[in-house]
Amino acid sequence: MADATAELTALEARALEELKACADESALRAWSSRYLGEKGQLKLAFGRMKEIPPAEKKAFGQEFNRVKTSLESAYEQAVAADKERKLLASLEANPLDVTLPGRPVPAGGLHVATKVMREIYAIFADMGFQVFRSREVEDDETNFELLNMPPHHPARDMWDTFHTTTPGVLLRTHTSPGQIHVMRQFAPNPVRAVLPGMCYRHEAVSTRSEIQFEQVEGLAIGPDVTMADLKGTITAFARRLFGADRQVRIRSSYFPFTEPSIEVDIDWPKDDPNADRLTKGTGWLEIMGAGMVHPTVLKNGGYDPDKVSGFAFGMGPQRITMLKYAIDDIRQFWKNDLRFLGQF
Ligand code: FA5
Repeated sequence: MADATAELTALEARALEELKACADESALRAWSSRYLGEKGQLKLAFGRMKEIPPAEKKAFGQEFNRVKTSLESAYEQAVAADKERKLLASLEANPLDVTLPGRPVPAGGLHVATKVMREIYAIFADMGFQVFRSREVEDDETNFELLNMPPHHPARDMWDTFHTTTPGVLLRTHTSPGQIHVMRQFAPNPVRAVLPGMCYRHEAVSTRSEIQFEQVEGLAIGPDVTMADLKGTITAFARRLFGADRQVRIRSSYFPFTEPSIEVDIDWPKDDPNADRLTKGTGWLEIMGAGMVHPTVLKNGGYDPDKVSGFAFGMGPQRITMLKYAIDDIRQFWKNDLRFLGQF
């Protein structure tokens, strides 16, 4: 029996000697199958277990395990050393300049519309307005009726509407129906909120008008809110966004849900060659409609018009962005042309 154990030890010495002579990967693989493989010498040696008397089986088994572990770990080390050798050789053959700058990864960025929206929120947040999200799919009642426009009211002609196949359900034409949602949530308490979001109109698309565009509605309700508060808020907003020297023009107007109603224009840079086309020769571009909330709308929202008053406005951030960056075509916003988007 001592023979069988001694043979194992001799096998180990022979195998390690041969391993040292393996110069490349294929020699290493051949060595592995010769010694460690299914039909390798180690397996063969193990086959002799049955010849060994029971009292010596344990010592043989222990020696077998030791030799097996020793050969396996020597093989792993030899493979790792071979890899290292190859890597060094390849680095020497093709030197790598680790000081070269890396390839630039194109960085994404926020859409210019998102950036301007965030600027608008920040300005109104400073004035105590909270952001209130409201739905884009509305019912006729909230988009029109509760805003003082019963069916067949001629003012509905101002908002050419996309209707869904469900009667009375439509894509909102403006953010004003959100006023009703805000009021019903906060009445009878005072509230100051801005309501951003997409609006949809069946319009002729042009350089200034899209069928899908954003609006930011504003609403402030409380005791003694006046037209002076509205004018002050709008002027403070315009000066923060466009700079102290930009001109703000306020004209009287008409909306069924405000009384009195106004429209607000901003002057377009006179040295811009597109000024005439965009402002239809006037030098002014309209950015919002506004007014004092109509008593009927206050009532529909759950307020008592004898106790509180309020102002509301609705602006188009795309038009505002056009003014801020002298963009000459509103269709650029949703085209996803990187040459346009990359400029902001
Ligand atoms: C309204 O939508 C009213 N709801 C605004 C309002 C709110 C008045 C609260 C009173 C009180 P108007 O249709 O004028 O009003 O649209 C408001 C702004 O949205 C416009 O000044 C313009 O900046 C923008 N806008 C309107 N139509 C388009 C369009 N097709 N494409 C891009 N922007 C538009």
